[in-house]
Amino acid sequence: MRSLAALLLMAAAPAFAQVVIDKPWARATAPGAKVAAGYMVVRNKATVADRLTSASSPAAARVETHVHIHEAGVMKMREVPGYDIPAGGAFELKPGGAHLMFMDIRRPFIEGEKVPVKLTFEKAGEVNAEFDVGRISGGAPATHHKH
Ligand SMILES: [Cu+2]
Repeated sequence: MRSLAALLLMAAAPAFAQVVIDKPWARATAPGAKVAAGYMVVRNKATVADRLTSASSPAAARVETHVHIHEAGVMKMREVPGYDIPAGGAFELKPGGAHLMFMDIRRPFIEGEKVPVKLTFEKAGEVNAEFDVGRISGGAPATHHKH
């Protein structure tokens, strides 16, 4: 018997992409680094708000959604349950702000390589993106990888 849940999932899948991932990139890592950061612009073409609820990648044990916060003059990062993407709008992940955090990466991220990421949205469902690995520095605070 086909499961009802599977049928419901199929019925809920959008006929075409409502969410577009713009300029996905990840920072190259130093030798021995356990984490890496990823950035992108999420554009929501739908007339209803959406939410990025989770991400995963074969390149890391898990991928977390993080934000940067200022606490007593120090920039720190925190895991958040996801990001809200406004209807007809965009949400930007960028150095010093929200970012995907690749945890326990399986090997270093090397500039010029690509890292596949599966993003899961509340309404748009699963969206795949290839993150270009960029430079190791520039734009992000030096304290970035200190958890
Ligand atoms: Cu982080």
